[in-house]
Amino acid sequence: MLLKNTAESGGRFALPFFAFAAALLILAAPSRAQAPLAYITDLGNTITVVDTSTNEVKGSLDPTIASSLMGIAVDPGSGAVYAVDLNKTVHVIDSPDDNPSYSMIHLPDVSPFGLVVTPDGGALYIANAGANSVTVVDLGTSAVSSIDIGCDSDGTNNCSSTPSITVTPTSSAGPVYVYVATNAGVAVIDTSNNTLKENIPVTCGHGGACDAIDLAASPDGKTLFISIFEENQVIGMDISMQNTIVQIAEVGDSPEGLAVTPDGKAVYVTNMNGQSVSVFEVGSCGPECTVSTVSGTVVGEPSIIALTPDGGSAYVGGEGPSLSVIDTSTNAVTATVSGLSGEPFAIAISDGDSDGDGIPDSVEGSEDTDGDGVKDSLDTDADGDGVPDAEEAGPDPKNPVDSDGDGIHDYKDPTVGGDTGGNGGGGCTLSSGDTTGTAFSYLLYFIIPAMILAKRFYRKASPDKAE
Ligand SMILES: [Ca+2]
Ligand SMILES: [Ca+2]
Ligand SMILES: [Ca+2]
Ligand SMILES: [Ca+2]
Repeated sequence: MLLKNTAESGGRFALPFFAFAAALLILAAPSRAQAPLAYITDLGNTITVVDTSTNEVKGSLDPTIASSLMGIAVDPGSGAVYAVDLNKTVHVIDSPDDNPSYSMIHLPDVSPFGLVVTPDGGALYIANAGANSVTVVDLGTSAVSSIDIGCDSDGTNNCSSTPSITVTPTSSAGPVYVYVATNAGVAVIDTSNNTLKENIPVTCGHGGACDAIDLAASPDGKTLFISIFEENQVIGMDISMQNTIVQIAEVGDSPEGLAVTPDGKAVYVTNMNGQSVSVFEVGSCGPECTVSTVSGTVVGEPSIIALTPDGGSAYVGGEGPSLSVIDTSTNAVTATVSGLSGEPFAIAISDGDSDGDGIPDSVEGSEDTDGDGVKDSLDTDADGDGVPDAEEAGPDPKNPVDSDGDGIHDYKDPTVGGDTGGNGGGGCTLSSGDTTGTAFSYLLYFIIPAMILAKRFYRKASPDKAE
């Protein structure tokens, strides 16, 4: 009847009616589940894409005239992929999953090696191999500039031929620092004015300068972890306490890649010659850490490592065209990804929404709040109170509601909503304006572009620089 009447009244009512119906449909439609994707370079001309929900190669990205792709990063907000190559080019790939579009930004006469994207997605910082500089690309204007990082080729603070780079995970409101490894320590760049803030020397047991191989920052931005290949150690430096070493982990033989879990509780380390992956709980360090070894067989010469945004899995690359997958809840190797297009050089993993409830994996995490055996990032009712996460999260699922202000989002808070007590409010909760959870969810984003680079790969890329 309604349709008939509407039609009879001509177009005047038909359009608003269908617009209203369409709006209802859009509101009712569930979000599309999207598993995080791993993007892997291998010094070739393409980027392999791995679906982390199936651990299978999903396809590849093929940037225009790319040559020996090396460092790679993903903007967790937009999902854009950035990779540098030997042509002194940054390849930009927008909407890489469903409709990739490729563009390029040319760099000055340098050897780009590793790169990071800032937490706000506004800029790239590129560490140049064996050079005294970091290149900055303003992604809004594509303007390119350079920062002197105070190392030199023959002096006391040598430039690294394999400079790893990381950015402090911190909210967009706080200061953002970029750290670059040198052969004698770490250069610190203040991104607010793009200047060298300081060079932090790292001294080894023999009293001399230490070659920092890989760097990773804790989610709160307070601690910088550094792998020391020659000492079989990972050190944790408290940035706020004048770079005091507050953690020392005696790990396996020849540590390279580092990854910190998004909750900041654990650090994973690949041991190249040790053929193993070490893990330590940050809470065990005082300053010596209790270190254990991941069980199962990892790829040969494990070098690179990255975590999924929920922290539930670690992907490890080394020898050969495959990756080992570690379940971080059991610290065991549980799968192998095979069929990469080459030996992995660097890996970056995008954020996702694995259960399609609108809340990003990086916000949900990999704990199992209701203990039903399904981790929160895959559980559409994380607290098991009968009210779906999508409802309890509120209007902005990236910043879920915490109506009682205890720091636990409603969808994880069994005392809020549903039939398990509390205010019993169901889905119509209103935020009291608590921002703790919001800040924390931002923090989680910054782990994602974890990009780990291995010395031995650079030898392959630039034989003339081999030691
Ligand atoms: Ca989700
Ligand atoms: Ca669960
Ligand atoms: Ca619930
Ligand atoms: Ca709460």
